[in-house]
Formats: sequence, C-alpha cells, structure tokens
Amino acid sequence: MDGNQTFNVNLSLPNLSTLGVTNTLGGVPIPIGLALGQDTATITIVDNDVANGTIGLITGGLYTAFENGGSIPITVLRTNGSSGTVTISYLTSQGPTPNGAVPVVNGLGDFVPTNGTLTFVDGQTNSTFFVQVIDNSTNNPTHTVTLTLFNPTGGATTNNAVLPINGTLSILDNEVANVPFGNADPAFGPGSGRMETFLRWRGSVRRRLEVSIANK
Ligand SMILES: [Ca+2]
Ligand SMILES: [Ca+2]
Repeated sequence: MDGNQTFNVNLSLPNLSTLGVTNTLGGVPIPIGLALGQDTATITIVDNDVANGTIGLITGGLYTAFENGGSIPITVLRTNGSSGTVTISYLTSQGPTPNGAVPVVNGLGDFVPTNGTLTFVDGQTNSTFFVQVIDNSTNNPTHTVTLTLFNPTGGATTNNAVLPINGTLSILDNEVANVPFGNADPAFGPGSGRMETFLRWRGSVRRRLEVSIANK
C-alpha cells in the first residue's frame, strides 16, 4: 500500500593504493575510476500489493429496505487500487432476525436467494447486485439476509479491515401495526373520497363532522 518506491545507488571504486594494492595492466598502472561507465543508477520498486484493489461491502456492511421495496441494490466497493479487470463472487442466505425470532416463510420466503459474479473493469470502483425482497400482508419482525462476498480474481483482494465481505440486508415490515408511533407509515394509502364520523359533546346535542381526503 506504499505505492512505487525509488532510490538511487551510487557506485565507487575503492582506493587500492591505500590498501597497498597496485592496479596494473601489463605492468602499467590503471587510473582508478575509468572502469566505471556509469556510477549512479535509479532503482524503482513497483508496488503490486493493492494495485488491483480491495473489494468489499459498504462500511459496516449494513443495508436496509422495506419488504415492499422490490429489487434492492447492494453496492460493492473497490478501493486501494482499480487497475485491470477483476471479479468478486457473491451470494445471499437467510439471516437471523434481530430479536431471535424464527423467520417467517411466506411463499418463496422473504427474499429471492441469489448468487453471481460482479466484474469491475479497469478503473471501475463500484458495482451493484440486487436482492429481490418479497412483500407479505402479515405483521412480522424484521427479517435479515446475510450477504457474502468471496473469491476475488484478477489480482484483487478482500480484507475485512478495509471493507467487510460479510453484511446484512434488513427487511423491515411495512404493515401498519408495526410502524412505530410517530413514524410515517410507508404502506398507508388513504385514497380519496369521503369519511364520516360523529362527535358527541358531553351533555350536549349530537353533531356530525364531515372530512374530505384528497390523495396527493
Ligand atoms: Ca407488507
Ligand atoms: Ca409484513
């Protein structure tokens, strides 16, 4: 992760005369230094540790969607280098519910299990796969999908200290009864029309209150 490093090397001949050595050729002294055509060279150490990148999920690996959210994008990141074409494999599996309850299986379940391989071309730093979540009409606790990345290729690496390779998609219930007090209900569709209700004043006459609702 240091990038390319360079340094210079300087070459020199020892002073043989100080060592009591006479440098001669056929009895003729050879001047010291003339044997070096070049006495300085630059050495470059090419960093190949992370040039192809480290691949993982977003920080924390946590994704959230309502159960009626449809196709949920799962962003995968590539950092510490983006050279060359690399790939990463992914898969999903049923995760535990945060409160320890047994996940409710409804038809196909809470989501459509998926797996595959993402390709990052040269210079590409993020990609996306999708998890299809399945709506139901029952009140249920939050369900989770375990997300797993594995088998990086093309020189890419995985490193949990940089980006997590395991994550969680939380599927939130959208039934009315489960919407916490004070929060907007994403499933509420009032439609339009007329609503009637009656108010009674204590000890007084009966009155009728009419309210019209416009769906905007
Ligand atoms: Ca629902
Ligand atoms: Ca539900």
